[in-house]
Amino acid sequence: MKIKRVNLRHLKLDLLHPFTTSFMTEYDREFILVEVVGEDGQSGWAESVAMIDPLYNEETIKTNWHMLEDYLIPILLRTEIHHPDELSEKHFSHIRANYMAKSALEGAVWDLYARQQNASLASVLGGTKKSIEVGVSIGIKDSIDETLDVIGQRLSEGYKRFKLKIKPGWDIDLIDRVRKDYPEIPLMADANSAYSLEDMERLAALDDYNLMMIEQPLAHNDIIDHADLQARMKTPVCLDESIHSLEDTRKALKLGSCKIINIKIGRVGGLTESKKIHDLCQQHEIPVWCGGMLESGIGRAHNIAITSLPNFTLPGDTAASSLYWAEDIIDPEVTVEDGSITIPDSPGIGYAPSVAKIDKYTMYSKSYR
Ligand code: OSB
Ligand code: MG
Repeated sequence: MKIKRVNLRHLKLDLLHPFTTSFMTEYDREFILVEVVGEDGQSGWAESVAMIDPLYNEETIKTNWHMLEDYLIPILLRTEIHHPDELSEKHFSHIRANYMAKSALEGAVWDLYARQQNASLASVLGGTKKSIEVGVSIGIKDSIDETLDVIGQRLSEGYKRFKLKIKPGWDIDLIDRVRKDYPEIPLMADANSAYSLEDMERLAALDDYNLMMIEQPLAHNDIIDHADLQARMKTPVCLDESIHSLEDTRKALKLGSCKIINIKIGRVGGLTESKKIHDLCQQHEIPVWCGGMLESGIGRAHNIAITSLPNFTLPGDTAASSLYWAEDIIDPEVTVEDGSITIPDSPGIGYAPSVAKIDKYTMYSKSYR
């Protein structure tokens, strides 16, 4: 396959509710939407999950645009490929890091590839499930009562797992109150690197609450201290920020740094690498789940497709479009029924990007050929 044109668009969507983590509050989401056009005139779509500021990882919308415009798109436009795996394995591999930029372009090629095979993205990735169970990520709120209300609401909507964002001072009391009201719900906490080994006792105190896991308690670039922590905690540690590749995964498993991995397609450089991490974890009987980055429907559709692989045994963060946006940019929107999403079987990502809605939210765009 050959790509004859690439369109980059910078979009902005307002979040229905602000989302607060240990490191930021988001009120809207600006992101790059990538469209690749094949010689047959068909398009493939994906989004970059890089944010405006380098707070989750070092990438930003501007660094992604630069990498796409000056390196990755020129390579893609002059290269004939037979399978999307060749991008990360051969054509992009000499370029260091810049995972989210690579993932955005690779993802659009994957969508186009699936459409050209007249197959769903889930099926060309080797997905086996017909539907996936999903959970929800609940940001830091002004009060514990407010958090309890949101949990009650999401529970009534059928979500299968509840992830609470924590930070020092918004942790034990919160989890304690939630467990009093909801002793049985599948509950977990995500610290986004807000703790250090000095907080070992505070973290170990969470062992009393039957949490499914604690996600990324320690530094964003650490797998050594997490191994110490996991040895001292019964609650499974799940890594998010620290895992960028199959190699990181191999090393984290070797060290015992975690018992669960959150796979985010963008954080690991794309669908091909995600599938490899999935396969390695499966061999080691390490369950995985798909994380979220407040994606629009296009990124959400990619998350749904990868979650159809069999070792995604834990509910992920891919909630319904309507929890984030007044209007999503795909038709139909992503809907959740009784905590599950049906994997679409139409070609490609299986949701139609709405060019009219995309145009409405586009701040800037540029074409490359
Ligand atoms: O750590 O998983 C995270 C959002 C932005 C950055 C990092 C994270 C998150 C979420 C939200 O938890 C997941 C979602 O609802 O998309
Ligand atoms: Mg996380």
